[in-house]
Amino acid sequence: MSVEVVDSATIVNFVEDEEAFHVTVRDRFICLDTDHDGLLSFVELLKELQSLRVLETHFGVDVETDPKEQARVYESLFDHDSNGTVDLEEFKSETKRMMLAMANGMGFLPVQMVLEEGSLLKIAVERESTKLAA
Ligand SMILES: [Ca+2]
Ligand SMILES: [Ca+2]
Repeated sequence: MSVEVVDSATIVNFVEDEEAFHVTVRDRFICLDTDHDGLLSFVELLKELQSLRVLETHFGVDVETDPKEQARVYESLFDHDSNGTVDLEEFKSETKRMMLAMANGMGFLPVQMVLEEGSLLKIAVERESTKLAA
């Protein structure tokens, strides 16, 4: 965990770089898919939802975390075709939508966030600072 300053441009640049975004999301997917069946079950996705919750709490929106509520979030957000699992395409498109929504919510002011190592936002921030250094 580390505290980073994130602004909406960092997130938007990251999401809009199709190739980099795809590779990063795919790596994240593979990392979450602990039984390697190419799909994310609710239990596997829980880790990602919990890391997102860190952010939501940071925005002052405390989200109920009982497993039923999380299962509902999982189903309604990620599982677009309602077949009970999340594939890479579903994961990627929903991750993109959530990150853009987050960027939207920030407006123009940078926000301090607690980011987990390996989380998508952390990678976005690292990428942006590498670009600035170059
Ligand atoms: Ca799996
Ligand atoms: Ca599905």
